This record gives sequence, structure tokens and C-alpha cells, in this order.
Amino acid sequence: MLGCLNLQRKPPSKRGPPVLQKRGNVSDWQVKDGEEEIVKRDEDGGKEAKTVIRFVKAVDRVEAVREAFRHAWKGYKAFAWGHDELKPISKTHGEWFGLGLTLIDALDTMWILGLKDEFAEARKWVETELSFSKNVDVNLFESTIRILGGLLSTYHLTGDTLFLDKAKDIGFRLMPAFKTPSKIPYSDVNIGKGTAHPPRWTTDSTVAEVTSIQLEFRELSRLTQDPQYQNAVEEVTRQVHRLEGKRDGLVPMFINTNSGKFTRRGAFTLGARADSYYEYLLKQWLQGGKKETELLEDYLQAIEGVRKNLLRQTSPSKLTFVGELSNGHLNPKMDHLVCFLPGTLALGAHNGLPADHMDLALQLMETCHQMYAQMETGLSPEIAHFNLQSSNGRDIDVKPADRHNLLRPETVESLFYMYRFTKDSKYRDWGWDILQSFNKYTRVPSGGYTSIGNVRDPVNPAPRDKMESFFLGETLKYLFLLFSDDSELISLDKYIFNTEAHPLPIWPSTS
Ligand code: DMJ
Repeated sequence: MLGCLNLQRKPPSKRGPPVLQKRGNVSDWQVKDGEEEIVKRDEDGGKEAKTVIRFVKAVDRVEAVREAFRHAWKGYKAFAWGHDELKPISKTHGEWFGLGLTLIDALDTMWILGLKDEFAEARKWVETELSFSKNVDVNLFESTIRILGGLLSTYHLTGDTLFLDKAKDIGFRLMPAFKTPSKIPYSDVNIGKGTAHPPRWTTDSTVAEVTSIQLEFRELSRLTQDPQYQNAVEEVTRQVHRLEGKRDGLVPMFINTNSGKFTRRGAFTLGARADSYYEYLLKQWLQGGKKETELLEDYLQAIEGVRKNLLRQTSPSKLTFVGELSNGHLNPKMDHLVCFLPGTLALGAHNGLPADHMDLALQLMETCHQMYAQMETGLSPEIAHFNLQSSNGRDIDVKPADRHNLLRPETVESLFYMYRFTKDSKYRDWGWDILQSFNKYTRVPSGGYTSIGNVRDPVNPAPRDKMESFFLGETLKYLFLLFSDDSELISLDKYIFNTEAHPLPIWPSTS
């Protein structure tokens, strides 16, 4: 079909900061910029030609994500192979756990994108180089969602037992974290020595961290038929379920590993330190076949708690946002992290939860979109402040300390869910705009993408020289799935995504 067309595209306008702009050849992603850029030259008549051009556009978007992935991978391979993170500007690597974090986080993305050669190379590294027998402290939550989650999902997608064996190995090595007086896990584990400890300055753990490891450990128990993993994480769920100190189902941000109680109470957010607690209530309920009613009850109560305590609208445009509560005072700010919520609400509504969850999802999705669209680079800041006063002209304000963008996934994650459930093409268009902004302002010519320091300055967005592993693990995966016409590709009726975008199966009803 494509062969009969002779398409000519206008040359792209080269904007963007000089440091990120020196591209030798004009690459494909720049010229595939929508229907208006495409001129059809052959003699085919109107109606049929239009259909073909729309088809070309859909294919181009999927291909543009593959191209972006390849470009990111090129940098990782050249300058950071086998290390945790690429520093694309200084052309070197950064180490966090020393476990090839980006490579593991990206495995299932490569599989889903159909990048077979890249996947084969990475698999070889996992087989021959990856060892968890290392005297190194890792964060329980981060290594669970990125490494254990990444290995489990790659095992499910490929059926290759190499990944299951590695998942068993890291899962077992993380278990010392649960040996605490309260059984609420410590934040850090030495996976070589088998010891665990809280951070140096506190015996508290973060609530989101101890309540967002359940999908992975439960799945590990199911696959190994060894209940120890599931028992450990479900003990945490049971305790948090009955703890005092919640407000209408909303949880504080810290929990003490000695007492098992919430600490530093009185502050409530759907952002950092609490976010994925809410996400995992719903997703565990789905993972287990909608049988664990306490999870559902906690989720429903929390969403009502959000409505009652945290929801506000901006002036003048009436954008709905989720603010933060501190000792009864509403702070009108929202982390970009909160943009996971429209997708989670939509997933709940798709699974029979109240229709007004979908109404809220639609409103919050618009706000998250505006957090990108209203910035000069088209990229969201890490934190947005919202205007509640009718006198002031702008809905969204950004404080100097919050102007960075870390290539985070939450908005494109929600766009993916919203498109799957509504089929409204505007969500694809919004995602496409975001990909183009990433390409314009964060792409490094020699390979890789970088987080930036200032989304409000298109001339100097202040590259920070770091490509987070979740850019490959999550952001590009969700963009690909958003643009793909194959809704059976990771069907949302068969899989739940962990909080690092690694799909895990919904358990068959006999499990
Ligand atoms: C990821 O590691 C996960 O999505 C986590 O839930 C939140 N932070 C990053 C991405 O922003």
C-alpha cells in the first residue's frame, strides 16, 4: 500500500537549544510531523488518498517512538553499557546500584517495540554479566519496581526462564528488608550481605515505598509456589489497612519500622511518597481477580477522600487539580507524579467502578495536558502551582525550584489509558506533542535524552546530563502503546502494569 505513494515532506524548522541541536542528518522523526506536512504527489483521487495518508500518519508515530528508543539506546550502548544510567552530555555513566538498571528496565520495552537485535544483545548481557552477588545497598522499592518487575514481565512476555531465574535471585536477596520489629520493611538492603537498614537519619520508611512492592512479590510467589514473598508484602498491606492516622482513606507519607505506625502525620498528597499506594490498591485488586474486597474498599474510600479534601479548580479556566493538605491547610500545588491518577481512575471505571471516576479522570487529564501545553518548551515542570484567585490571569505558575523535567512518564501513561478506553484521538495528539518536545529540547545528538533544568526557557532548557532509566522503561513504552492500533498488545483486561510500566498478568481465576 505504501509502495504506490510518493510522499514529499517539507523540511522541518530547526528550533531548540544549540547544545541539543547539532544533528548531522535530518532524522526521520523530524519530518513525520502530521498530515499537514505531507504532500501526496501521485495521481490518486481524493477520498482514497486521504485514507492512505491518515494510515501513514499512524504508522509514523509508532515508528517515531521506535526511532527515539533507538537513539536513546545508542547513547546508552556507547557510553553507559551495563551501568545504571546514561549521562548523555558528558558521554559517561552514573551508578546507583551498579546493576545495569537502564538495561533491565528497558528489556520489556524492547520486546514490545519489536526491537529484536537490541533485545538479543541485552539478553546476552543479562545472561553473562548480570550478578546480584554484590556487596551493594539497594533501595527495596526502586529495585523491586525496576529490576524484579522488569525481569518478571520480560519472563512473561518471552517465556525465557533466564529472566525468571534472575527474578527469583533478586527477590530472595531483597527479603532481609522485612526483618524489622514491625515487619514494615526497611528502605535499604545489602543484596550481597543479606542485611537491611533504614536510611542513616531516620527509622521511618516511605508509605508509597512499602505499599508499592506488592504486585511484584505476589507474582513471584505465584510463579515459585513459595508463599514467603506474598506473605511478607501482604502483612504490610494488612497493617496499613488498619492503621490510625488516615484522613478519609488518605495516608500520611511516612511509617515507622519499629512501631509500625504512621509518623509525621497531618500531611496528605497524591504525589511523592504516597502516590503509588493508591495505584497499588486498585491494581492488586485487579491482579487477584477482584476478590480482595478490603483493597477495593480502601481504594474507593481514598478516592472519596481526594474529592473531599484535595480537589480544587483553578482560576480563570477551571482546571481541576489535586492539591496537598498540610495540617488542614490546602496548598494548591501538584507534582507531575500525580498525573498517574487519570489513568488509574480510568482503569477503575473500566472495571466497573463508579462512572464519576471517569469524569474525574477526564478533568485531571486535561490539567496534566495543560501542564505541558502552557510551558514554553511544551514539557511539564516537576511541580505546578495553581491559581485560585479570580484576580490573577494565569492558571498555572511554576516556582524557580520546580522548573525541571526528568523525562517522567505519568502523563503519557494516563494518555495511554485514556486513549484505550475512549478512543478519542486528542489523547494521541497530546502524546505526539510531548514526544516532539522531548525530541526538540532533551535529545542529545550523540545519543540519549537528558533531563532538563528549565521547561520555561526554550533557548536554554539547561540540560542536566542524566537519562533516567524510566524514560526507556516507561515513557517510551507508554508512548508506543498510545500510538499502536493493536489494543491487544498488552491488553488491559489481561495485564496490569506495575508502577514502573512492567506488565504483569492478571491471575487466572483458579490461582
Ligand atoms: C518511576 O520510578 C515510577 O513510575 C514511580 O512510581 C514514580 N517515579 C518514577 C517515574 O516518575
